[in-house]
Amino acid sequence: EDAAQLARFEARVADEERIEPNDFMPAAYRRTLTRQISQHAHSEIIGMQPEGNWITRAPSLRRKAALLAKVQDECGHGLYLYAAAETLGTSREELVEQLLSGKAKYSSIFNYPTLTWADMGAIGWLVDGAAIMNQIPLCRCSYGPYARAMIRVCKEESFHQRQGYEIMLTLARGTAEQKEMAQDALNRWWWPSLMMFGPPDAASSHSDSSMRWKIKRFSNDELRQKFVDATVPQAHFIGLTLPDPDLTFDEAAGHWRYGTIDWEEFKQVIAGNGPCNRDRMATRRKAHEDGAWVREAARAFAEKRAAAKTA
Ligand code: FAQ
Repeated sequence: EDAAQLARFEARVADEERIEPNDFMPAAYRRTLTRQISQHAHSEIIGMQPEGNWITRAPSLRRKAALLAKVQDECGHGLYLYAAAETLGTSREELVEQLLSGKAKYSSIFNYPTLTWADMGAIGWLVDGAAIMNQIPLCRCSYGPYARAMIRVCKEESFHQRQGYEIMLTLARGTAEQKEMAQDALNRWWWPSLMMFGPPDAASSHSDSSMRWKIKRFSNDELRQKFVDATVPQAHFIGLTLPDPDLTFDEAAGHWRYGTIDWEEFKQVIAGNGPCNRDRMATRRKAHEDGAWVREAARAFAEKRAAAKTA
């Protein structure tokens, strides 16, 4: 990497130009993007499991159709994110291997169990709500393929968020038991949703370089605050209470101030010790092994076609 190339790259990023796969980029930029995009892809793929578990138990045909569509969207997001990551030069096989070996992370949020139907509401509302807050700025990420993938992903996440909120609204306006179920789901998903935004800024190892390279446009704490500010009034609107006794509105600043996040829990979850980590990975490994014949058949077909062309 010579100094002139580096300076030209930095200038292009500063000018809001998109960096494309064949353009020069510093090795560290390529590395952090491969890391972030592939971990994002892994999150979408592992993220199908908590809701996938409820498809057969959806309470009506309408709810089932919406949930099925949402889980299929997550699979699609995973696939185009893998494709975006591959443009940086690491193969799909290698990226998947990094997930299966435990070398690559996926979002902490998908290591929590889905205990009742209300969890489908809480996930759509909170988890997809947090995902949108984080992903809208990624539509302006300096790396072209990632930014373009995010535009479509965000449109679909917006539908996911609405379907979740509508489930919560319906339950909250239902019988006392249904309302209690919605409240219980909110109580369990609230804090883990705040953890999705990553460690506090002071502990975020990648933030400085990612902000400078315009991969990230807002810090972890900034996005977390935006999410809290947007979500608290939505909870109040449907008559639910947030499980945070320290939550207060700071009139002067115009922000909801929240209590202390349990970062020890976050650390444990990303270290593999969350309530469902082992189960999620075992399910993923089995799905991968069960799909071996598809990869083999695709390879055999590709070889046959190549042979026919040369013949
Ligand atoms: N879980 O220095 P930072 C979805 C790791 S949404 C696990 O702050 P960075 C949609 C981080 O990787 C969820 N690990 O890192 C959906 C790094 O470790 P590393 C996926 C976390 O990258 C909804 C270390 O901590 N969304 O899937 C987490 O600058 C419903 C230090 O952290 C994305 O991936 C965490 N929560 O900022 C699907 C969005 N937070 O890599 C199904 C794209 C941090 O050195 C159902 N990603 N870590 O080993 C990002 O925006 C960023 O990567 C952050 C982290 C903001 C997540």
